Amino acid sequence: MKRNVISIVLGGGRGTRLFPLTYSRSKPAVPIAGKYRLVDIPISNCLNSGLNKILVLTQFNSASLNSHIKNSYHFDIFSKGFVDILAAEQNVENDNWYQGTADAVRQSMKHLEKYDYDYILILSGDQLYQMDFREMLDFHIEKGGDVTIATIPVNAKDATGFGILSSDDEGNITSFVEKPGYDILGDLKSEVSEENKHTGKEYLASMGIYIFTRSILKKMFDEGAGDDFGKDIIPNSIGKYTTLSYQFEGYWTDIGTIESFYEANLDLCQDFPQFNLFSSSPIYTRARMLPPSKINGSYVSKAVFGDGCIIMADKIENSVIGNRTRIDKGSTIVNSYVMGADFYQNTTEIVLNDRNGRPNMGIGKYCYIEKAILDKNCYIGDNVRIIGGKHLPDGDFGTYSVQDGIVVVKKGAVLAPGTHI
Ligand code: ADQ
Repeated sequence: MKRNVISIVLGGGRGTRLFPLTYSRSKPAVPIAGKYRLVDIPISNCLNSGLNKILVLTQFNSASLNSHIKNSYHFDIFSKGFVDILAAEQNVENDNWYQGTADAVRQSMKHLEKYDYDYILILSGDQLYQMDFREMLDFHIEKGGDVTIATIPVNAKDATGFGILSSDDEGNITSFVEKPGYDILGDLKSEVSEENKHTGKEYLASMGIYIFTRSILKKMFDEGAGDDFGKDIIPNSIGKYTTLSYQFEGYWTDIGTIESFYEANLDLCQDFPQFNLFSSSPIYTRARMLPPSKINGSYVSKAVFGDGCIIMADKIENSVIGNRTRIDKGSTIVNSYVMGADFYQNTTEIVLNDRNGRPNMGIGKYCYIEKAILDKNCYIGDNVRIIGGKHLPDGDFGTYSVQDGIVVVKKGAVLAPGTHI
């Protein structure tokens, strides 16, 4: 089957629900799983599906995203593959930034004209899943779809945060409501498998993953179908174009909030995580040529380590420890994601800081850290205690914030020795 596809990763949302992680970087550039960035997930899914023409659309804080893409994805000149960034731009016809997900694609269409493609695959930049897009493409082509949406059964609590749809036996979507209120949820239940019924997953949600036949998307844009896929384009295409539901069976999670981001990362520490990093379909990322991690005298259980860490902690449990993390002796890390560092301090600086009682980059001596996310390049002094949990009020407290009981220490924050949170 001829699959001539261009893939677009939507990376332009402000990502406010992920603040403070998205304060100085775009959402796709947020580090996950100790050594990757969010954008590596959709890009790797594309590459593992044999799709190598990829554009990432962005508009906020794109510097770190630019540098990650430039340093990570290189293709030999014969493959004709690329991963490029298209940043929102003002021009003589348009002085607005992207007004929504569909507007982002619409404004990018002029850059796509030079490419040869029949289908356009649209992906979100903030989801964790492994999916072979070839199967979805074959479904779209075999069923003669104009638009195909990847869908997954969800429970009532999650349903209000997604586009919820119904389809007939052939997979034709018959209704679609973007983020329905609880009051109308009852009418939106779908026929699902016994297993899904048993777990309360009776609503079919859009995964925000779309395939459009090239000419149809152009036609929709010419007709002025709206600025957002979920709110405008998809509801408008039902009944007018062949709009199909492709039901996905694997693990998929939207990591748009601090809580879902935290849970998705910590789930990687389980014996059998829902997202399998150890599969034959690799997650690609920047090759940093870091040394192996060095662990000395620590009790470690259910932990995932990035590269180049120097660990002397007492105990690390149920935690993700990112690249270049340094944890000093006597410290305990539980149920936490420590993102690590972008560089190493030199030894003279470390000795001088030690002598003057100033924290070094990483986690100092005799600290206790539980239920926290430590963004990159933090300086945590000796004897710091961070204990997240529902007892803490949500809010922004300067060097850190709290959301749903999870303490997020901001990028580059300095916590003085003895700080208690
Ligand atoms: P949401 O996740 O709420 O719902 P949205 O916040 O619009 O959708 O983000 C989708 C993706 O587009 C994200 O990766 C985001 O960063 C990016 N994005 C958002 N605004 C953008 C803009 N102006 N320019 C460029 N990129 C932008 C969507 C669908 C739902 C579906 C869920 C599944 O609307 O129907 O159920 O995804 O997660």
